[in-house]
Amino acid sequence: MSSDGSNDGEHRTSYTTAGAGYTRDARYITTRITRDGEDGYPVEPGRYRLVAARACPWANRTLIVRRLLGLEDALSVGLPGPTHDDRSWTFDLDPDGVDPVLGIHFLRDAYLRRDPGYPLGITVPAIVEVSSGAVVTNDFAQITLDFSTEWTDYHREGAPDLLPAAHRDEMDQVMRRIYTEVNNGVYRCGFAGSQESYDEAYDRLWTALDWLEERLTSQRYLVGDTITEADVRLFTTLARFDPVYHGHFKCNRQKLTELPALWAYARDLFQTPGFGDTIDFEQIKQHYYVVHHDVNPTGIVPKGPNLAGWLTPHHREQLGGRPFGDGTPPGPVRDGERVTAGHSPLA
Ligand SMILES: N[C@@H](CCC(=O)N[C@@H](CS)C(=O)NCC(=O)O)C(=O)O
Repeated sequence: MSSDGSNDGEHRTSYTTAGAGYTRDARYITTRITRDGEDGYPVEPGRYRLVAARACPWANRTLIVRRLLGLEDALSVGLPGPTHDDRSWTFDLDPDGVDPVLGIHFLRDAYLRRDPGYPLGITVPAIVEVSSGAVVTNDFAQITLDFSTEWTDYHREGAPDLLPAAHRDEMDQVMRRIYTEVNNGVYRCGFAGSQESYDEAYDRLWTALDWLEERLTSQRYLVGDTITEADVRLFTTLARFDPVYHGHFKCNRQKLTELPALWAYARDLFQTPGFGDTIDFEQIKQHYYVVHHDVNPTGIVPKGPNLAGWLTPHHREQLGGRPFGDGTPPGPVRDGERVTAGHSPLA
């Protein structure tokens, strides 16, 4: 069971069909990398490699938080390509299709190193121990929390506090609702197996988006007046909304661009260093439209939507807020970690 304690929602390959709806298989490798190493894996610079496909919203969170906190030197990153087959994500973007640090083509190999009979989905994000080549954890919700709380010795100077103690209870409530209703809510629409389950999923998603639209009309960020982990979690779904979820997953009451507060909020974050510079819209589209054969049997990837709007002024400063609190924005994206030119209005 994941650290979210939830098995609600849907998952592409690790899902189980329950009647016409879907239930996400929320069993993960929940070993933690901690300061005291109580699970056998202490925080140690250079010891681990984060594997995170840019296409995946859950993996995208880890790329954002790693960059906001400045963990690039302590934790290297491997970036599988946008698509995968029934076996595994692959490092098809790397020279010869092999991750230069792990020396593998299939991410599956790192899972099988951990457990030769690994029975579940080969998912990203995953953190792999470089020396053993074995996956340590793929517990996506815990990974970013641990970046904030266990890797503090390696945070950059000026790293923001993404889990401010004063707001933690409220954050947990907000993140919980965002997870079940929005992050998973779009999948629940897209993978619905009957009209009835789709209708229900659609209503449930839009109830939550209406709540967020209202909440973000009067406040710049989800909780408090700085960016937090809650914003990271909502942002990765919003970035995929018009390119993918609106059409491919039939979440089409409105586009993100038709929701004034949410669209301005998403642009504000997109234009904040550490958020938009992790987004590869081309990889995102490739992933969903190619991998989900049953939803899109032709595999045709749409050319649109036009993305120029992401860089237009958002005017959210008028709501106040201090994005990085007492901290500072991260510096430029590292060489070798930039989004491919032409794949985003920022790239
Ligand atoms: N958050 C996900 C875990 C991460 C995840 O689902 N990643 C997807 C990509 S967006 C994945 O790796 N799918 C490959 C597979 O399941 O085989 C979950 O709740 O199950």
